[in-house]
Amino acid sequence: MTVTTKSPTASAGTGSDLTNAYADGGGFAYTDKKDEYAEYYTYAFGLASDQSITQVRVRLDCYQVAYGNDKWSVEVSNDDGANWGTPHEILPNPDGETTQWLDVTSDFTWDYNGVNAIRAKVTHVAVARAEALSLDWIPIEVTHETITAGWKQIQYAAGVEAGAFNKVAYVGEPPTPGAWNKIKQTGD
Ligand SMILES: [Ca+2]
Repeated sequence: MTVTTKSPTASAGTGSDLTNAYADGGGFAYTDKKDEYAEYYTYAFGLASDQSITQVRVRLDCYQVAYGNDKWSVEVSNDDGANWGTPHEILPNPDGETTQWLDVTSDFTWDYNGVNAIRAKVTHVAVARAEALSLDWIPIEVTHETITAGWKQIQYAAGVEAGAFNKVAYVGEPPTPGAWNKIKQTGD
């Protein structure tokens, strides 16, 4: 298993000072209006095709004003923003900056392509009146492993098998990418 953490290097949105969330320390990005959002991308993981994805987590170092109870709705994309996963709400700590981890492993059936095209988006959810939500850093952490020789990673068609990738052994010629192949399943 390898754990790789990358920071965004590009952003867009309606929040303020978005580039301040590229690095730990050095200022904050913030949103202070309902529905303001900040989208972060170009994490540039550059994973190779032999990498199987075990876990994907977004880290948010954030806080809000002391009396606030606003939230961020956090979504991730695995295709450079064309589609977004399940919205997750987090409550930035009103008593100072803390690190919050958001596990988005179940949002998609991740593969190396999805990680290489990952984006994260935070949208301001105002509970009463909109308060300032501050974001120091929004890196993404991916746990991955190299698919060993003789093992191939396949994705079952939707409706056939819920869940993540399955390890299968093949007999004879290696599977043809993009086609249905006869396989022999040997375990989980
Ligand atoms: Ca920062």
